[in-house]
Amino acid sequence: DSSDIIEVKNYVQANHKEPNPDMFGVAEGKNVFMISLESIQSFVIDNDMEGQEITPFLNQLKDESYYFENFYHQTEQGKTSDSEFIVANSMFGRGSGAVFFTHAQNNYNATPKILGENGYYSSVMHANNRTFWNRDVVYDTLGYDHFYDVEYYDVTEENSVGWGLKDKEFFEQSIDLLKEQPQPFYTTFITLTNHFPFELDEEDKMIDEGDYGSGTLNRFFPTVRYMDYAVEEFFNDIKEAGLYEDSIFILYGDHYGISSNHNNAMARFLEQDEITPFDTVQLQRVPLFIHIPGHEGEVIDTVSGQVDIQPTLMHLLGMTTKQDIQFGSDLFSPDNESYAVLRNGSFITDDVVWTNNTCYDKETGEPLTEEEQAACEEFAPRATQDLEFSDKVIYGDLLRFYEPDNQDLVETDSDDEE
Ligand code: GP9
Ligand code: MN
Repeated sequence: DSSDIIEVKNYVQANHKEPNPDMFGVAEGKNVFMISLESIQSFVIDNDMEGQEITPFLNQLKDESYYFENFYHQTEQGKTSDSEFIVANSMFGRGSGAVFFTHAQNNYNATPKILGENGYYSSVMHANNRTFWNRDVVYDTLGYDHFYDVEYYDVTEENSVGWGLKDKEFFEQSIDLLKEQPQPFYTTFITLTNHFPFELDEEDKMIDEGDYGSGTLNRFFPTVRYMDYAVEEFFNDIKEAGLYEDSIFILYGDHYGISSNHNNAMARFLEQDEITPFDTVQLQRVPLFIHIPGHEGEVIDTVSGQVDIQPTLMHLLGMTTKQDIQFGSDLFSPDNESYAVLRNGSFITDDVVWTNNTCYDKETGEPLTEEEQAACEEFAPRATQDLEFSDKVIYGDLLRFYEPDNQDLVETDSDDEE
């Protein structure tokens, strides 16, 4: 009932991190490009496959962005839809099933809704059927103004592969739709070509397939390379359309592409004997780039997760989050903690990885002794509570009871002025 939301509110507000004054509002009023990179994992960044660079564009973008090298996806069975949910709400998806199906019409305080109240136009561009993942229903709930689904794209046999429209065509056609949108806009672009089973036409293969004993992993390399190229072309087109300077860009991996069914092949590629449970957690890292024109950026090694995107973005746009029910924190906050919990309860800090009922030393990847396990015990209750409270909010649709406590807002504001 409504008292539950107070308990959750007290919990999240106790963990709230004040923004970094140097970063707060740096992107105020700018267009926001949210680019969802299908199935990419961090191990491909700055890496090569038999001497062939896998992501040359993203590697270059990394040098001109805030790049988070220890950023984890937090999705489960809801895959892309889970990532969309987490990124927009700073809450977790479900432990099983997909929140996009089970709680599609809850009250949420999602980024598109908040930005809509602040003069933004919000949309999603994705060349798939609008009902896939129940998106048509959920996008309304989250407050998106418009969903440019497959109907808005010219899709032919020629320009399609695998799941549908090729990424390069998708971005090209999206530019025309973008130009028609009111500004500032908040638009999410969902790529598709780098999706299992990683099919690609010969003419689009810019690097070879691998040879690691798994067709899935082997094909992954050229499709990632293709997505990298498509994003590069998109950036060129954005600049040509005059949309670059007044925008910020958040590019993130939605979830893993290579499941643990391919551990043998993955071990061969990574030149390891095996993939341990520790390695499996570390393979859940996906890239996060925050690209702000005019900012040099830097590589940030803080442990973080998809729940951190909403508060981080809001602070960049100059909006406070103190009153919001969010399970993540601003990654630029001086008080931000190095921590991420995965949906299965595994968690990661600077020093340890907890998974499979074992506390691993982050440095060596070896299990810690029983006495040393205290390093994990410190964060264990936090990890459990994050997931439980998030579930509680979703299962009880608790945000319908939530009223921001304006008193606090006023106090914070007047403090700032003194
Ligand atoms: C489908 C695309 C891929 O529209 O988002 O979905 P996934 O299978 O990765 O969840
Ligand atoms: Mn996906």
